[in-house]
Amino acid sequence: MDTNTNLTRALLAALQAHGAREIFGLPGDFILPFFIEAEETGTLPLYTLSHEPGVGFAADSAARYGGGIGVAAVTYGAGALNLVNPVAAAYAEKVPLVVISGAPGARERAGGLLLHHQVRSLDSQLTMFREITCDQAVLDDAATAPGLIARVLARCVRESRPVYLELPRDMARVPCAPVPVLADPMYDRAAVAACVREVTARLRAAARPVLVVGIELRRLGLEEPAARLARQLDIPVVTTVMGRGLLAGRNVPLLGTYLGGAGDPLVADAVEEADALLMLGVLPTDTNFAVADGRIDAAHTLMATEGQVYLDHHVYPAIPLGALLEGLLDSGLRALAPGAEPPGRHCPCDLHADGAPVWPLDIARGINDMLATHGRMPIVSDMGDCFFTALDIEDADLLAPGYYATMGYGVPAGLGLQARTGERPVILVGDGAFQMTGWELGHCRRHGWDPIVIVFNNAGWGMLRSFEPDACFNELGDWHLAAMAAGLGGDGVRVRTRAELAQALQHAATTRGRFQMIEVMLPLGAQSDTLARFVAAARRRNGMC
Ligand code: TPP
Repeated sequence: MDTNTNLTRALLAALQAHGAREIFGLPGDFILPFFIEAEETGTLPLYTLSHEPGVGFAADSAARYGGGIGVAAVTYGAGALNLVNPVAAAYAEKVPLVVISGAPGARERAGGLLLHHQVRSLDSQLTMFREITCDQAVLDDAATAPGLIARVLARCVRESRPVYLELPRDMARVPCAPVPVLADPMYDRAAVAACVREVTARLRAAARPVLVVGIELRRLGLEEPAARLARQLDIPVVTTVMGRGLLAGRNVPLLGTYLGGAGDPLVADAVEEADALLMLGVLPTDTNFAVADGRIDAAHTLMATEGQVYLDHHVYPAIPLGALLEGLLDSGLRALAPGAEPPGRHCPCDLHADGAPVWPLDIARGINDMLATHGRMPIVSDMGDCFFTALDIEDADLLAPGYYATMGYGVPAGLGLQARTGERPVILVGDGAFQMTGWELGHCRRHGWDPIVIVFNNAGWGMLRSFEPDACFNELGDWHLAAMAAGLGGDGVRVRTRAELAQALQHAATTRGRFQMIEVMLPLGAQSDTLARFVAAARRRNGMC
């Protein structure tokens, strides 16, 4: 055994070998030895934030956007339990995130006292994380730790879901062997071949095939073969809401994003009238499909998701998406809908720089103009009308909790993205969501991040106002957020008119080195058309009108 290697060092090396590029964290006494080792070795850069939800969302977005895995390191109890919502979001939306939690050591566990941060039993935390992670291990034995870490990290990568590692504080520096990297499990090639035959036969027989792409392609690193398949089949491509931005710029016939009756009618018609809908890596969620209101015929769908392929009334289990793609590429199937030019797509642009008040669509126009002038920037959105407005921004990469729909994602996710890639994000966030995690912007100065942050300030929980216009409980008042930017180390400006917005965007795009916050004051009742249609459809579905 390499005597220089202790358990934390072995774990850090294993994280790196499985695709981690940094650690986001917030220390506490139970995880201090891990932090000290991480800082001393410098194996992975360590970024601390102010509150564990921010830590979790930043680690999520680093993996979501940058690939590999995200790492969130926190203390036991009060720290780890603050991570529950971000980890649940990562589970629901299939993000490979490693939670490393400190924990009491063996002597403390046996001491007979209730320990600080303990809930009911010392294993209450492990029990809770079992529900929201796909694998877990407690590293309380140096002999078994390398094997356990290898298993847990392999599942994190393979299933693209969060995992949980608990590190008792007395174990952090015990000598430990290196962690192996496990090979992918075998799959049945004959089963994949049979599945490919059936899928290709169905596609060949179709007159109006459409390819729908979803987030698993990004999570599993399969965008390139999926784009090759789209080009080979010459088939119109639609993204789901969650998959917005997939295959952008890869020379495929992209129609747009499917949002049923709430979105582009051309895209809705193509999907709903298709006689073969090949869905690759699409999660069958309500935000992706409830908007269809039953207009998608299940008999026409060929659905590859979660390692299974669903056709008609049968399922091929254990078909890895990568193997299916390879089989389809090698099948000889090509040119299914040659010459079927996708209708020209147009994103709203040309913001009128006049004295009129700003509506959400103006923000989309202004951002599209900015991207056209200053080049591509990734878009990160929180939940709220900013998310629906983001769907009007050109097919840039969009990072958002589009299905789990948690608030508080936008700002820390933008920071995680910039930490991982160095790219400067545009962050869209409502005033309500900003009040949850926006303060993490205060870390930009220390870490050298300079996102552009656009706050949709309607002085309330606007999306909820759409459902309950007469309720008083959705009012938040005016917090003057832009005025707080300077104290946080950035620049803030409040805008009310389209001319002011245009000028602020131009200034933000050309000012580097400090975060740039534009607080857009929206008039009461201003909302995006997409949100209005989405709410109307949801009300109909839920019998609310
Ligand atoms: N708490 C969390 C963590 N996530 C949620 N999605 C909700 C509560 C419920 N919720 C959904 S949208 C919303 C709330 C409270 C209001 C969002 O307000 P804001 O961020 O200001 O955006 P707006 O709706 O005004 O565009």
